[in-house]
Amino acid sequence: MAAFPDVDRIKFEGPKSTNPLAFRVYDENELVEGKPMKDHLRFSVAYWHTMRGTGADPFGPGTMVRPWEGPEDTLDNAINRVKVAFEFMEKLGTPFYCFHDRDVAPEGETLAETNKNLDAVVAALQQEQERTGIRLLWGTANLFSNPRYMHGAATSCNADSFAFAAAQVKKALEVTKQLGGEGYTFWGGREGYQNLWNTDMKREVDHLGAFMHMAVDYAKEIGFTGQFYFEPKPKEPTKHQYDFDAANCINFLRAYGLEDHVKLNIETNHATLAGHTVEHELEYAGMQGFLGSVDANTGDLLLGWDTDQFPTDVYLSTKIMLAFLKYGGLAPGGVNFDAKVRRESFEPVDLFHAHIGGMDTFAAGLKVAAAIRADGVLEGMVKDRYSSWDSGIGAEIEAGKHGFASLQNYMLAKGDVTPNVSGRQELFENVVNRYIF
Ligand code: XLS
Ligand code: NI
Ligand code: NI
Repeated sequence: MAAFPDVDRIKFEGPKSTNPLAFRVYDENELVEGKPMKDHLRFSVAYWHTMRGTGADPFGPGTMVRPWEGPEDTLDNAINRVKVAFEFMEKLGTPFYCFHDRDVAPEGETLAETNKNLDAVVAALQQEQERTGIRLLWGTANLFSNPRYMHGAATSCNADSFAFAAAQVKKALEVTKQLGGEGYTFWGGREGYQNLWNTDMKREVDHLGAFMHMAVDYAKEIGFTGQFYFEPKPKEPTKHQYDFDAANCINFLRAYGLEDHVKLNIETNHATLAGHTVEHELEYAGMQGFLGSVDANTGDLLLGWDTDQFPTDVYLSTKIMLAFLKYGGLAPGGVNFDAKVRRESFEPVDLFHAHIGGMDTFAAGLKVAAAIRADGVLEGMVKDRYSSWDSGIGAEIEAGKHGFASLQNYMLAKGDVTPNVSGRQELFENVVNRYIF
């Protein structure tokens, strides 16, 4: 029986459509910069939120009405849920999904039983992937929910927690490979600390470096060639996460010799929690060659936590798509909706509204970004702003022809700097708006 009997395949109906179950902008085959939108955006559904989100918050239990869920988290239920997930994605038309090991299959009494459960669900996932052509963007392991990880996983003071996490990631890599996953993500989870009095920070971070090397080595051993990602997040659940932001993660990867193996998966709401914007994080990762994938969501600036709302702001999606177009596109990454419907939006159909809105917002952002690039006006204005570096002393400095002494001589002879010109921030902002309204 269909889980969403009242919803057909979501179609593109164009900007005039008022059908809540249609795309107004996302036309998967429309060419942008010579490539279908579908291949630019590589949309992905996050299994953990969409299939497992209950709506629970610290103040009360879940609210979601999900008729396909049984009263218990059984293996049968998990296998049946796979069919629901694929019906949802097929109707929505998203080419990818992402999951944590523990979202798709229940934990057993022992590690062996847990792995057996996972294998059974993975067989169902594989079957549905083959039936629909929907693929796995990335897999990951949940190293934060089980109480054994209360002190962290790779950074735990308890060596056995590290060992258990290693066993878990080993298995997660195997199933990710089995499902043809195009990537594997490390999000820190509880890798961080609350209080330095009881923490040996150096030892913990060294362990995290060693753990990621083990993952890279094991991937090589089993022939998993997908892209590894590290996902920055500054807080939640710990006060000091070791994967604070893009700059911090890149420093960690370089310090531990992981820079050739791991890129970043940037999440909008995590960027804002770090006191950055997502465009800052993307540009920082991009300029250093670490731009990987994006967890598309948005926070609420009036609430200080990871609210994981669906993105609806075209300025935001424009900035994200500009960064990706600039640095060569999203593949093998994608636009993964690491976002959840609000606790008050409890009906199954709300899952469609949420994703349709997100997909249209990103399709619009892609079109605006492509228009900005096609015109070249903005790029030209930035280039102009730096024109003092294109000839004369600027070009000589960039070519490495100067040091402090020669620059002192230059300035002594010249007297003072060529007058500054306006930064024209407001004009730049207005120019961007030309492509939006
Ligand atoms: C949590 C993270 C998580 C990762 C995957 O805040 O965003 O969902 O994307 O573990
Ligand atoms: Ni995320
Ligand atoms: Ni998050």
